[in-house]
Amino acid sequence: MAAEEAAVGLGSNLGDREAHLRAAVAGLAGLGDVVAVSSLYETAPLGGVPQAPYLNAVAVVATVLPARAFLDGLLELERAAGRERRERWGPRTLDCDLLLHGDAAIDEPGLRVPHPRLTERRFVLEPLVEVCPGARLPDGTLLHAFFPAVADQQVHVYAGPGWAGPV
Ligand code: A4P
Ligand code: MG
Repeated sequence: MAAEEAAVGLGSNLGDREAHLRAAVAGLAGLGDVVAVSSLYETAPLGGVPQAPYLNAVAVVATVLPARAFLDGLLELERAAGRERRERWGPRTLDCDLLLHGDAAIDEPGLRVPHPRLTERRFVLEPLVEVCPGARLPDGTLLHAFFPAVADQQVHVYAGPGWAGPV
């Protein structure tokens, strides 16, 4: 089976944020070949209750796993980070979102790809376009096209590429 490139959004705003994200990148190696990791961004929380700033990054994994099995692997990484689900969009040790899986478009119970809020969030778009400048939605729209709409959201580079070790 041919490998697809899966883009994974990583976020943390509880505990040792950077350590949670490093552990997540290490764990992604169990789901395929990690081919790129973006810079680490510090970002203002979007939605939900008032909460601390996030660290966010995007990793690209070449994987033979279908989207459902890949997402199960991500949820396992969240559990390993001690994530408790208390409220939607609440603070979390680790959030792993499947942003893109090749050019798949999937809308099933418990699995939506592309991630439904991908295009509304600078904390996802900025690191994703950093590592995949030509990234597109399955309908062909360049993700770059969504930048103007999210320009007012606050993000800044917290650590450059290499923060998670060599890929
Ligand atoms: N699910 C279905 N499709 C997917 C997918 N493509 N990727 C299901 C990930 N999960 C997917 O997610 C709920 C369920 O969605 C999962 O069990 C999975 O089966 P969740 O992680 O339990 O819930 P959540 O994360 O609290 O809600 P949601 O809607 O996923 O939140 P988001 O969209 O992940 O946003 N602000 C900043 N600055 N940075 C952040 O990282 N993150 C959030 C959470 C809010 N604000 C933020 C950040
Ligand atoms: Mg999530």
